Amino acid sequence: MDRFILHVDLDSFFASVEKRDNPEYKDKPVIVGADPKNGTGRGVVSTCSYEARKFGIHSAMPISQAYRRCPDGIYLRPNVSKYMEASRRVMDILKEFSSIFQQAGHDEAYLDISENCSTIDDSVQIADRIRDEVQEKIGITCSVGIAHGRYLAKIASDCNKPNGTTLITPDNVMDVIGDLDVTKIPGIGKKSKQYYNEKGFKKIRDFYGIVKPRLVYLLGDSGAWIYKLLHGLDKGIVNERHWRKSMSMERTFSRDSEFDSIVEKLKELNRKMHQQVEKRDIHYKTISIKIRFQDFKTFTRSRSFNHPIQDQEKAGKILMELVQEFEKDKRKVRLIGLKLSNLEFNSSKKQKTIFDY
Ligand code: TTP
Ligand code: MG
Repeated sequence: MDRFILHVDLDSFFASVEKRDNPEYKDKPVIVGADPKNGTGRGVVSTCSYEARKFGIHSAMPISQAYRRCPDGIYLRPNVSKYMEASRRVMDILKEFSSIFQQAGHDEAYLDISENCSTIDDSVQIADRIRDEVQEKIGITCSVGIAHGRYLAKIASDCNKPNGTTLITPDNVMDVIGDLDVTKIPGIGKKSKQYYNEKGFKKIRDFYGIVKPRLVYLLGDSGAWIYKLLHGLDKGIVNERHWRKSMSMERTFSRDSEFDSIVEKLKELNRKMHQQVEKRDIHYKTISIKIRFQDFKTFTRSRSFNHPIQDQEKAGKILMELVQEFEKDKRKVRLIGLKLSNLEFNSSKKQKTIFDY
């Protein structure tokens, strides 16, 4: 294999942290989520331990239903800050295995280890070492998928949960994932399942053995995408640090708009942008707005901080200050944009190190 990509995913993440901190829960069904209130509670299951999954409980199930299935389970409210701390520490461990690293959520990440291994055996050893180290240092388990493409690696990490390593190679791919349902392909959900089923694709194996032009003929762009994904021909891991210098969002108004609706739109962009930066742990030093009037005259305004920040409220205030000078303007607005630049990735790690010193 010329490329080795790992996908690491923590097992029953929130529930595993709770088990780690409460040894008396060992081997017990642990359900993290809303309060079941003896079966009358509202809300849903965030996640549950593998023991609880034997009762048919799963993420997003109404908590009352979970309670009916397993009234003797251990029901806990989420302690998110504790989980985030565990997540940060896990990611720090993973980054030591390769500088080509991409965090994909709080409990999953991709690593390109092609530089550090020359054989398939090497890659399995690295995957197993990662599992051991996470268990030893953080006290929870994870599962690892190895493949020649990132999407295949993601499918693989789900094949031997919990605490398993799964290897996909061009030679074994059909044996390992051929019988899986099409919804195991990242991006194909329950809604699009029917579409693919009607076209004759029920299992992953149905996509193999079909030449790319035929897949494109049958499925359009998604055929090309599935072909690449299942043959490990994706771009691999794009190290955000290397290619992103800024993040921006813009909205064009269908009819040229008044000042009030611009302010509302800017608040919405700010909210959306912060969902993204929080998810990816990105900090920024510079905030900018762009405003285009109905005569196409376009202006930008920026403000910078000395230190990188990640603060929706603060950013919101600055945006309002920046946009203020245009309030008097009589022209209507055609486009509004928000940009964050001078980005710093995974900066919580750095801050912690400085703090530790
Ligand atoms: P997942 O990785 O989807 O699930 P998991 O880690 O609990 O279990 P698995 O062993 O199958 O990977 O999600 C990670 C965490 O995200 C999970 O522990 C809790 C949270 N989460 C929710 O709060 N609600 C949800 O609907 C899902 C899917 C996850
Ligand atoms: Mg997980």
